[in-house]
Amino acid sequence: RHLSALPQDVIDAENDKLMAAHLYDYESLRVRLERSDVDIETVVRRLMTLEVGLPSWGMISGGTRFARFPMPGEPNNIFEKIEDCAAVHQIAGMTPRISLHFPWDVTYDYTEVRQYAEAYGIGFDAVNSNTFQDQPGQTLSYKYGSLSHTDRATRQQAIEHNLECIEIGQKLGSNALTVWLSDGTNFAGQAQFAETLERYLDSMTEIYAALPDDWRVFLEHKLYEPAFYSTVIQDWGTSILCAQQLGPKAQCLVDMGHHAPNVNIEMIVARLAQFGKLGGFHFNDSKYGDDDLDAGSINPFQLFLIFNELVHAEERAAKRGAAFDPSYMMDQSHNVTDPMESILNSARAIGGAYAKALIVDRAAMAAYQDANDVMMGHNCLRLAFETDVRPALAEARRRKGGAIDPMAAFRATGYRAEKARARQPRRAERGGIC
Ligand code: LRH
Ligand code: MN
Ligand code: MN
Repeated sequence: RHLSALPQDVIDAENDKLMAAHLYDYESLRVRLERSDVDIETVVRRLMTLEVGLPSWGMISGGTRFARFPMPGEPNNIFEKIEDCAAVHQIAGMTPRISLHFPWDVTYDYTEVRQYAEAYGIGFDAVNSNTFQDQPGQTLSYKYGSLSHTDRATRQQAIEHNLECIEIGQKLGSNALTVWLSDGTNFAGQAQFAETLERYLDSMTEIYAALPDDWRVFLEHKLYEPAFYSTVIQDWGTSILCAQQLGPKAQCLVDMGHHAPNVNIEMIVARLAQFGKLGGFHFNDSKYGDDDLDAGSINPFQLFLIFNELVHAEERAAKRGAAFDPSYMMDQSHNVTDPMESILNSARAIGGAYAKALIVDRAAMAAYQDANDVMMGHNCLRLAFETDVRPALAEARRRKGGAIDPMAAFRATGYRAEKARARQPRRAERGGIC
């Protein structure tokens, strides 16, 4: 048994209040799905296997380059972030890991951090390197790049930072490194595209060579920001080319906000999966750019279509006896909401998109596709998307000891108010993303 971050009796009491209505709703959905030959039990069991990592940097109030408005009771250090992660996991039952970012999460004793997390039943997701900022006391600057810098010594410094992240990750029991590279240019003529990418690949080859046997490295592409004319790993094309050149442990990571407007992200997912290069996700949502809004809050249909591809890819891989194991994470910035509440809502959106993808009648859809019945093929997706799957999700949470109504249960625990009394208030730093 693990330590509980939240009083379990409060969650149970909240569930008791909702149980009769929940059973009624669950039975209605069961009957509704049975009509389409979908077994709700199978859906619930698969939902119970869904795991999404939480970003350590998303556990505190985010900010823009203009301001950050911290809220009372937010975590001040890695231990408090782990505690919040455990609390979210207790309610949502699908966020068992935290993803650390270095040097933001640098601490003196990783064994202590690991033991603390283990006591709460929390593990460690991919470790993230950071060569997009200069740290106090850093010898060489990343102003003009890091792993792709023209200066060999600066590249070496960035390589060593990534090697250190792998070492820390090993101490924590993590098994992946995510490299998001902000290197790029603001002006045409500032750098040569080809040579820059060559230097990046040389650096990554050294990092790749240091990966333990059971590790993966995720290449996270991003179209723009902070560089506004060109980015070295700007899209999934460059990302997959590099992953293919580096080797089987290198895969692509899709952050949903890192694409040009209107890009068909679900299709990128299908392509990467087909070629064994889909490493994982940073779930979030956006209206304009890399907005890092809550998953499913702007375009839930897109999230569903992504899960539709994931379920299809999972089933294709199963038929071939191949592994399909993308690593799911959130990467969100919570500027005006309680981060824990935003994460609870995002977990619901992600789980809901998965549930809807699981109830798509794939045999019927394939038949319509073969017959070129466009409208009916499309309607197979529409029907699943329009189905209210919340009772199946609630049941999956409940069976794991979580909450039928996550937000009501979280508020009933009074967790944040208690932390506001117990934790040091954070400074209202100006700017920055974390
Ligand atoms: C870059 C990014 C990347 C970073 C995180 C803080 O925009 O998505 O994943 O590590 O934000
Ligand atoms: Mn990201
Ligand atoms: Mn981002």
